[in-house]
Amino acid sequence: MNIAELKEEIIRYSKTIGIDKIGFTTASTFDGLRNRLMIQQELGFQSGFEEPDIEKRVNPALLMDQPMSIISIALAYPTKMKDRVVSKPGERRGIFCRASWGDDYHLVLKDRLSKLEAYLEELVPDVRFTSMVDTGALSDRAVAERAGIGWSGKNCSIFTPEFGSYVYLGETITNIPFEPDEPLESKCGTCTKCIDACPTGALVQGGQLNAQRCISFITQTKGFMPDEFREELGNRIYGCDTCQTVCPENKGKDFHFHEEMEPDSEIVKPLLKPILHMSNKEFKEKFGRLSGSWRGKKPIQRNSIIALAHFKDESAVEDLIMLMKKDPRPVIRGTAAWALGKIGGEEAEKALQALQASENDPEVQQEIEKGLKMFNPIM
Ligand code: B12
Ligand code: SF4
Ligand code: SF4
Repeated sequence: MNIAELKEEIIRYSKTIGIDKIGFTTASTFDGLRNRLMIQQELGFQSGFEEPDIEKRVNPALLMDQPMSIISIALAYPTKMKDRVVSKPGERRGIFCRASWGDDYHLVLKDRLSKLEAYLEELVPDVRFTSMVDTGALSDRAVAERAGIGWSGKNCSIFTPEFGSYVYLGETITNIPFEPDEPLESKCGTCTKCIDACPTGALVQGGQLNAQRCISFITQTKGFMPDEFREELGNRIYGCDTCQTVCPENKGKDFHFHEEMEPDSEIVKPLLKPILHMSNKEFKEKFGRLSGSWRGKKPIQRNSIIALAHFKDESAVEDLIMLMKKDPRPVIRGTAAWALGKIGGEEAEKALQALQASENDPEVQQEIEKGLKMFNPIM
């Protein structure tokens, strides 16, 4: 089998193992990306979740000896739930972004990549490879763009013509010199819908994100959330889909190819109040399979408190007072204090006044003051 036939065979095989799109590119350095990453770093626009060594991010030869190509894969994920939750009046729910529906996508894509690796080994005994999904050094988007999987949108996402931007990406560096595929043209044109819809102005301009302002990032931090973002969070408890859902190129895109990716609506759109009192074990049992649980229980609980404040859910006042009295974590006590101010009412005000006297943590004290100010804005 020559290399062109091998490529055709890999493409054919990929379809039989649940890979929705596959593309090939060279293993040469990503020179444009290097510059881009340096600018992002200088501006302080990175999230801190990326590989810090820029050279590793742009040079596949630092990740594998004598690489010749990169195989990029994309798997489409659903955007609509088959089993919608029926909420009773007054029951408030949070939402996980679509990229956190179903089983953790890292596991699903790694499964597909390891099948691909095994097949490559069968066909080419001296093949070498290194695979990665999200947590690897390479930019999955830059690889996918160069491999013709999709074009890069002003919201930063890679858009496949077939499935829109609702695809996960992963790749395998190999020592086989496959013929590269051609990149695709962007379809954004003069549209700016995603930039205009971003609630925090995180998309500074087309294709440039200040990750520090992106709600997706902010839902994944562990400390106190800055006030300006609390107002914009809504009921998002993990991630943000706004710049994808407003995009005309994503209209009607909803694919259900992978059983593992089907969401359980009770899990990805969960009731908020029960989250506040969950033990670590209960959290793991309910949310442990989602990619959105990777930062642990605290950010999800903090975001749930902010979501209850967003709904001004008076039925949560007692739960929030309990957290203020008993929770050992200052971020949770302080966020609960702020939420009590937002929700308002006599009981909330009295509890804040009483706890002001007994609270020792200076940051929580500040949040109590903020909460009390909401009852008397000229204080
Ligand atoms: C750090 C990170 C984040 C950060 C920062 C995101 C960002 N836009 O940089 C935060 C936490 C905010 C985040 C959020 C999300 N993420 Co994220 N994230 C990553 C991660 C780990 C690294 C991304 C990175 O390096 N960014 C730095 C920027 C500068 O580079 P880049 O976007 O990778 O590459 C593009 C730019 O460099 C651009 N570029 C290069 N040069 C130049 C020059 C000019 C002038 C311009 C305009 C552009 C440009 O071209 C490249 C290709 O498009 C990747 C996984 C990985 N290892 O790559 C996942 C990844 C990008 N995330 C992903 C997803 C799904 C999301 C969310 C949709 C999740 C959600 N619903 O909340 C949001 C989307 C937010 C957004 N608008 O981008 C997917 C994207 C899939 C897709 N179809 O595009 C990835 C690829 C994970 C995966 N393996 O599937 N993420
Ligand atoms: S994910 Fe949300 S906050 Fe981040 S850029 Fe998109 S719309 Fe803005
Ligand atoms: S909303 Fe418009 S500008 Fe943004 S990615 Fe989609 S087509 Fe491009």
